[in-house]
Amino acid sequence: MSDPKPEFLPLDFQVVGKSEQKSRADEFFELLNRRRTVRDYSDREVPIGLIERAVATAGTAPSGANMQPWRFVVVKDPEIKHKIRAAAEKEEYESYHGRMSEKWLRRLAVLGTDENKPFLEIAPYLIVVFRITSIVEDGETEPTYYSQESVGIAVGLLLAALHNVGLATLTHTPSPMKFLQEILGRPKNEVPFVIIPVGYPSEDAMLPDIRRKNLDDIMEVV
Ligand code: IYR
Repeated sequence: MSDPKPEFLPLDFQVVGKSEQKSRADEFFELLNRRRTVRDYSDREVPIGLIERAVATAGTAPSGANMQPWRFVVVKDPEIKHKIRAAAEKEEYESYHGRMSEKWLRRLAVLGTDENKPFLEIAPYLIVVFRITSIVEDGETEPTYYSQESVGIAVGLLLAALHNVGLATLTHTPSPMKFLQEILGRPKNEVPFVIIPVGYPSEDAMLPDIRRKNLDDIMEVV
């Protein structure tokens, strides 16, 4: 079979003036700098349209060979959320009581996390992100390329999109996460990547007192 020929279209590039570049840079930083990982949720409803738009935004991420190796399963059914919570808490119990190293547990101590995950039932939506590891085309299996990086970027855009509309999120990774494949009936080539509870914080939501690194500590110009 011959290779497909490249076909090109002109780029529709929006030029941003200098002073607007500066103000947009500041505004975007300030917006995203207000994002915090939230673990205390209210059950206040969220319009599904906002979730759809955010997932569509995540789907604009670049991906290896443009294979878009992601699947976003949006869970709102209380029974499914209950199953996910029960399975996650079972794994988390094992993790907190023997599977995680002392060093790891010390790192988590400041976050105040433990095996209890009520947010998995309270948050109105859980977005379960799967990474597609391979596809079948013309009866042949082919891996996806750079799928970890691609899905990681898509999740970053998803968190930003949800934050932009005033919704709180948590990147939750119970380990191992295989139970998600079973509960949500996903095929073997879809590997769980992260669970993202989405909703509004509870009235009394609390946050760990942790800080972001300074620019000097994360960036070097050479
Ligand atoms: N998955 C566990 C533990 C945990 C691990 C990391 I790395 C965190 O940044 C936070 C928690 C949990 O969700 O509690």
